[in-house]
Amino acid sequence: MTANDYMQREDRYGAHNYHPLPVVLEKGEGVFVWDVDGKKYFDFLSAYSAVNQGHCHPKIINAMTQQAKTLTLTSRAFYNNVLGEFEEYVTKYFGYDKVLPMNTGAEADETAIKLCRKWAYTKKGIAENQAKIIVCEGNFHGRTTTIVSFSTDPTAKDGFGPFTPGFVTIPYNDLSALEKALEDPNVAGFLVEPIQGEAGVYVPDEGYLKKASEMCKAKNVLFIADEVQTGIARTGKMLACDHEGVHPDILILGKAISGGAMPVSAVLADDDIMLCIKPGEHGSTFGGNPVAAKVAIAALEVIKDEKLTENAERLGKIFREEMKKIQSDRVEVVRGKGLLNAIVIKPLEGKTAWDVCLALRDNGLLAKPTHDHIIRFAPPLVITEEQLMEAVEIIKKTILDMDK
Ligand code: IF1
Repeated sequence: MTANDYMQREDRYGAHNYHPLPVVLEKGEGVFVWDVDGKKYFDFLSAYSAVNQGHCHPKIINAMTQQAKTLTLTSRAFYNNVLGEFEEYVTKYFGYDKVLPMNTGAEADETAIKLCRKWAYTKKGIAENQAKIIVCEGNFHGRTTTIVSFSTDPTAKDGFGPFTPGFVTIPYNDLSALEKALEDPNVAGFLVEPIQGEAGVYVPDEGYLKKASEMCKAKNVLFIADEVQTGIARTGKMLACDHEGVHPDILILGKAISGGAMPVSAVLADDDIMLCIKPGEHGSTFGGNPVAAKVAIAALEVIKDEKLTENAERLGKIFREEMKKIQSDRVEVVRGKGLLNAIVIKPLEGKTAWDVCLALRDNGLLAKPTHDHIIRFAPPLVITEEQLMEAVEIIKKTILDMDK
């Protein structure tokens, strides 16, 4: 089969809910992926920051295969010998009393929303069904109906109504708007991405997260951090909140908590919040399954063993410096933190960010635009300085060749 055959088969039998870059991958290892014709690429998307530990990390794959040969799923109807090991490991790893394990990031966000509401009614004393959660313009927290109910992106939201009430939208990175919204006594939580990934890697002002969390505390409102994309060392700290010493009341993790091996997500909180959900009130068939538990332990161990947080911090600085050196009118803005970065591409001579990504592909590097003009660059955190500089040269050459 040719690459076209693969793409046409997907087009014929698969839903058209994505518009992928035309490349057909069949192998991944570390920072590299190979297509069906054997061509090698730098992966600069990392499956949207799920593959922080690099593709097919041996330690993670070994943990997965060993457990998969032993016991894959018990459901939570029974105990098993692995879930508690993960629960103890991950709660001590991030400093919380308890974890509620789920599968996808969206499920973890939904869990956090339900937990916040339960806490509102049972602990804060907000009247039943009156709890509100503050969210930000430009948010991305997943694709379920409740989550898109508070999306400000028409593409993600339009045509999926009726929507779930109980959300108040404010501008991102705007403390006065947050202060005003917090005046409402029915507000129970503030759900926020420490850096807005999908919106285009928007890094808020220094101190925003710290001040926001303090304002929430003063109003007995839960600070809920969605670190599904920014967490697990991606931004140069274990959590993006760590850049400001913020300890969220509810922490949402996904993606790289499994190193991209399988869907794993988790919600962490202390007992006074987490125990508001009683037996039988929430759950999922695969949530916290034994394979996920072992995979997540291995994936989190890799982050520490290989010092990927420090690597992301150091190489991210180098990457942004190099991107800022590109002498091209096409490169409007370079921004990011750690190895979560983006460049804003000015459309010139009819060439857009999509065309840049096609040319990058031809030159051996994979990335994808978000919101038309923004290219996100997020390689696996295992990338070496030498590999990073090779990738930088590809990006520079690609953009400068387009200017010729
Ligand atoms: C797609 C975006 C990124 C997330 C944050 C929760 C979730 C995500 C901060 C939900 C998921 C993914 C979803 C994927 C593409 C990708 C994405 F462009 F959609 F927004 F990364 F920026 N919180 N993001 O970023 O986690 O349910 O997907 O496991 O839907 O196309 P999920």
